[in-house]
Amino acid sequence: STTKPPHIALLPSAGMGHLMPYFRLAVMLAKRNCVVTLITAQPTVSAAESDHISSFLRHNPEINHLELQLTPSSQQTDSAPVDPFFLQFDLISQSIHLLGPLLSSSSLPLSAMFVDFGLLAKTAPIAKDLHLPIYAVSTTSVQFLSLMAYAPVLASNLTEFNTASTEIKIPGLPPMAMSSIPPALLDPSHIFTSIIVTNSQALPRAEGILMNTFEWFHESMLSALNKDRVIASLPPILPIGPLEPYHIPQDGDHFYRSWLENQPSESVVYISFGNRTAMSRDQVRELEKGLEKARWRFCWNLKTTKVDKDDHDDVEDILSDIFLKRTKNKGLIIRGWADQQEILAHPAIGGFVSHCGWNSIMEAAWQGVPVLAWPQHGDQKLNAKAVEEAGLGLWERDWDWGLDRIVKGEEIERKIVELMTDEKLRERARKVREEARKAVESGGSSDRVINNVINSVVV
Ligand code: BUP
Repeated sequence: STTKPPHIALLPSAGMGHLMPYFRLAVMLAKRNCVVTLITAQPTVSAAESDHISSFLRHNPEINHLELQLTPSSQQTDSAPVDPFFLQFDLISQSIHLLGPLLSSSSLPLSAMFVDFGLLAKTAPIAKDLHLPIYAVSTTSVQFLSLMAYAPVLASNLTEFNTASTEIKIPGLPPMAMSSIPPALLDPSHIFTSIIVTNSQALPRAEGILMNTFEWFHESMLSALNKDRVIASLPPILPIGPLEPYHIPQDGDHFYRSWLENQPSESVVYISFGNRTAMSRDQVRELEKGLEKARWRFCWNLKTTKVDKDDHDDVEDILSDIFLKRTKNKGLIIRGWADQQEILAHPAIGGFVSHCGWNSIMEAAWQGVPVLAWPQHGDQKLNAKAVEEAGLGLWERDWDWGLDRIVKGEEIERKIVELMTDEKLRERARKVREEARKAVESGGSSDRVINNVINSVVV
């Protein structure tokens, strides 16, 4: 054939949760003969982001790279401190005028742009000028996406929602408990809300919304949104996941690998709240109690700050001596970055206590690891709901947003035991894994969706 391979520009936004899926997407597109240009904003917020970008590019030389240089923020945050990852969204938006010239500097003409949902409003006009189709990439669950799509309506009716409602009803979708809505979304002046509202309003400008999920996992929601079109302004939702973990070459021997090798099959619970949950010391204390009492082996990816560069404490500064002594032979504490996809793939792992970042959930689905959902903020409660609905895990709704209430050691113990011993759940998680793999294999639902997208951008 004489058709040229499509050239796709990928533009992620801030945070590992927003970057990881782009690495996977880039590899997936390159495998399907697309030319891929990854655009990253410099400087990044976290060390994890800059480390991963350089290592990814080093090991995937076929992926082109362009850097969007950010100008330092003039915004001073003298009132409440703003989440540095949200600020980065803003910074990228402010520097977006550099994107057009940057893209024109690329030697090969582009066929399409795939941009993070949070950057859609600013990039849609650029795509239009360049006569390129634009796709939004959403890094969350379909549940949360639908809430974001509805946010403009929500924002204009806030008083009504604030006062009496216990749930939000998006016509045609199951009601969402008010307690699952991130509190920031009820504050129209919050940066989180303005990012969401602005970009939701731009969604009709996208050809579609690429999502790291699969038809089977979200069947009824997808059918309501795509077939019944219950939110009329939404372009098609395109489930193309689970985005397959790409091979991360290992430099040297990681201590957690050899530790896992020595644990019996399905005997270890993996605990991670992602890269940017600063769990309170009181909650850490209770988690220690719960882990010790539950008596299962554990591998705890311990983070105590929002940005990894600020995490200077040693394990001994955070965890108690007694806990460390008593669990020495049963538990492994990880500080710093660990390759989570590799850990979840290990046969020793039998359960995953997770904050429900969406990438983590799709990784658990890919490996068939049962999840104990412990959402901390943002989209995570609605993600937890999706986990529960798909049967991939348990969710204790009483464990409210991280800082509002300290969850007691006994409660944690009980749930961990349930997670590790519920055979029905384990069976169901295996089924999820099977369906996840079916979706991406040749002719599977996600495979067909991505092929259609690629074919449609070939001119
Ligand atoms: Br922490 C950590 N290793 O040590 P989510 C995370 N990850 O591979 P959210 C590691 O980062 P944030 C680590 O596997 C996932 O792909 C993890 O994305 C990987 O979380 C990604 O799960 C994190 O969507 O981001 O809340 O979006 O971790 O920054 O809180």
